[in-house]
Amino acid sequence: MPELEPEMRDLHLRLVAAPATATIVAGTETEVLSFRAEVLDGDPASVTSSGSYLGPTLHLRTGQRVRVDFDNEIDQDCIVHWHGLVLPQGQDGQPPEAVGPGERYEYDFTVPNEPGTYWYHSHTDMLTGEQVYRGLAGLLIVHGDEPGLPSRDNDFALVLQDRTIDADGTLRYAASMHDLMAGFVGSTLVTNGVAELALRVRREPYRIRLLNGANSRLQRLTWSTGEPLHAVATDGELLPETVDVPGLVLAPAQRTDLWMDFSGHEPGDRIELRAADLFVEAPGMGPGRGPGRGGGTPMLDPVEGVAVTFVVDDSPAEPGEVPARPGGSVAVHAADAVNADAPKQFVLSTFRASHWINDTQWAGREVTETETVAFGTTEVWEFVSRSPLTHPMHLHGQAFRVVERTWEDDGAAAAWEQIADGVVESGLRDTVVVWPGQRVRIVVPFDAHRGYFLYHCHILEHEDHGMMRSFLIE
Ligand SMILES: [Cu+2]
Repeated sequence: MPELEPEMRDLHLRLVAAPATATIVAGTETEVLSFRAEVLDGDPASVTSSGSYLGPTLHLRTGQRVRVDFDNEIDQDCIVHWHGLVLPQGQDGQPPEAVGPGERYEYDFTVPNEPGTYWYHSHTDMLTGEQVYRGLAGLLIVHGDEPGLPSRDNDFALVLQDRTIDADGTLRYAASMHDLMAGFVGSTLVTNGVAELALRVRREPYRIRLLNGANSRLQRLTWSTGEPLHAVATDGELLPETVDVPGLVLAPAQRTDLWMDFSGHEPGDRIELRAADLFVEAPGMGPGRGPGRGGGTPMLDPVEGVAVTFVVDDSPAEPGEVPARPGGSVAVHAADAVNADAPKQFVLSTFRASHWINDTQWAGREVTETETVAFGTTEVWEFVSRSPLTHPMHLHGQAFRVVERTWEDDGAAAAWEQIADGVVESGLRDTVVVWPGQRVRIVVPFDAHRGYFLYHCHILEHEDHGMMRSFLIE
């Protein structure tokens, strides 16, 4: 993380989406789409290069006024969504705001969020999956006062993705109907835009911010040493208490910040962060999808890959202490909801080679009564899965709390039990895993802005093919 100016001042950026080339696999060059940015006015350290096809990392500050002139220089419509920031409708970057090739969209907002890990990505109708896959995504870090966590050189972020790349460097996307239905999974793990990433670390504690930036790959992350992962923040919000997990479940769009101390390791040690693909298709809950990864198995037997290798250097060991209470507070309670005993139901289903929410699909700013909420109220929503596939559901405009998981159909419950100890939901989230057959209850305060916002599956192929709707806060 860079050193920002001591005094916060307004920031004015130009952000451009344009074709580019990048090296993802050593020795090859790949045509991608990429964001680039320049600081027109403000702290020059607000933009740092990703060193890859990913957009530059944007360093914003709580309470900062930010203007962004977004220029679309690709040959498709495009719009930028600030994932996790709680912004008014017109600043949120929704599909109806997309601008055509050669056009500009001007953002002007004040960052309301607490310090934490966020990201930005294209959110274009029908094209989000393809555009994010080709490179239109980047990290957005909100900076502020976070005592007790490692900072500066001991604070970095990893964007976990996957890509299928031919020997000549060509990027392959969504070849078949099957890929579009199940979600596209690339054959190579790519971290911070590079295959086989290795990073040198000192023998000290670090804050490692993880973003699952994959289109569809639900991941379980483990350390090769077998030690637990210490989670200190989720989806941008510090946790009330540090949570230790044996294997961290991270769905597309979710973030979890880890605390990791390399001081107990010897110089030259290589420590891998391993990632397993948690694809599951519950039997008997929908149309079969034929042979493929994991098809039809009720138990998970995932193959692990290496997301990143940390190489411990020969610096003196300076051990630290895991912070017991990172400092988050969770003031969202089901009892405060206007419908605490009668949750609104959102049934997720898969039929006619497509994915549905309450038997409806994306229809712009059309909303049902269920999708209309009163400004200033808190509601309980329940995602009810009648789909054989996992759907990580994301709400724009407000973080929420997960309060209950039960089963509508327990055909995939055994597989869930294999990984449930790695699901961190004691803080706030903006994206929640809905496993096949699950009922997941969340409590959402709708108290930030009136207007139309989105809720959708963050498997981008599902989102692009209908599993996205608007809701109205009025
Ligand atoms: Cu989905």
